[in-house]
Amino acid sequence: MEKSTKADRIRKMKVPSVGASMSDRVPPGQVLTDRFPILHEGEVPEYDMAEWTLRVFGEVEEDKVVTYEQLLAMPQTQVLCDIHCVTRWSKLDTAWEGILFRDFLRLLDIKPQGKFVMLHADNDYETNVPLEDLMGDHVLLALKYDGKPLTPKHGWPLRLIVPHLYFWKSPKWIRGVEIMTADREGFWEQNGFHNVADPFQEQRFSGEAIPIPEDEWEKKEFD
Ligand SMILES: Nc1nc2c(c(=O)[nH]1)N[C@H]1C(S)=C(S)[C@@H](COP(=O)(O)O)O[C@H]1N2
Ligand SMILES: [Mo]
Repeated sequence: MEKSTKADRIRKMKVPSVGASMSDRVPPGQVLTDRFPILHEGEVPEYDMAEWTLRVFGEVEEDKVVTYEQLLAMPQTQVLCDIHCVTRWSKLDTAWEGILFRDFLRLLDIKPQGKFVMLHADNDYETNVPLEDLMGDHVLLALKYDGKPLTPKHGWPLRLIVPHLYFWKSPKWIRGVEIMTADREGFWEQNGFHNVADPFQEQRFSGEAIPIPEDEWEKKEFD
């Protein structure tokens, strides 16, 4: 019997098309929502902030361990951006505040061969992004959403926002930044999703797909 995969089901879904006027904002095959769906693997982690750290390691001259207080003391930037999940929801004008990733990188001495980044998050979540993709104006180590500290379900205390890629590349509960010489696949990238993940190119899938219903997000929690 042929197995119906998440990839197949998402491919076959009927998708209401957004007006042409919105096509520069809303990638093909996406549905707008005002809600903020909550999607992740595993439990929402709990932290003792006295113990919490963000580790930077790999192709850097010196490893770094950054505390939450140090992050709060860094220059804060506000970013207004649209977010796009591969399960077909998009949300416009989301407002984040935190440290621009390229400002954060100034703390580091990245070796010339460091070209790719693995983002390590709880619980055992990983996602990979080329270093160059993290240098843009909208890539933020976010501490706040909508003027308030992130909620635990949306990634408190720290989340990376990479809005120009599908939202699985925006890890909640980020704990580590690993600079790498060569690319390596993260969790979803190893499980059937595209390595690059540009929503405007509809780079959703690679090979293997995952059995999760296509209307997953509508049935999940949201706020
Ligand atoms: N640590 C962690 N980050 C994660 C995930 C996860 O499972 N664990 N899921 C990703 C996926 S698939 C999506 S769509 C978004 C959902 O973020 P939200 O719950 O704030 O909407 O988080 C991303 N970041
Ligand atoms: Mo997702």
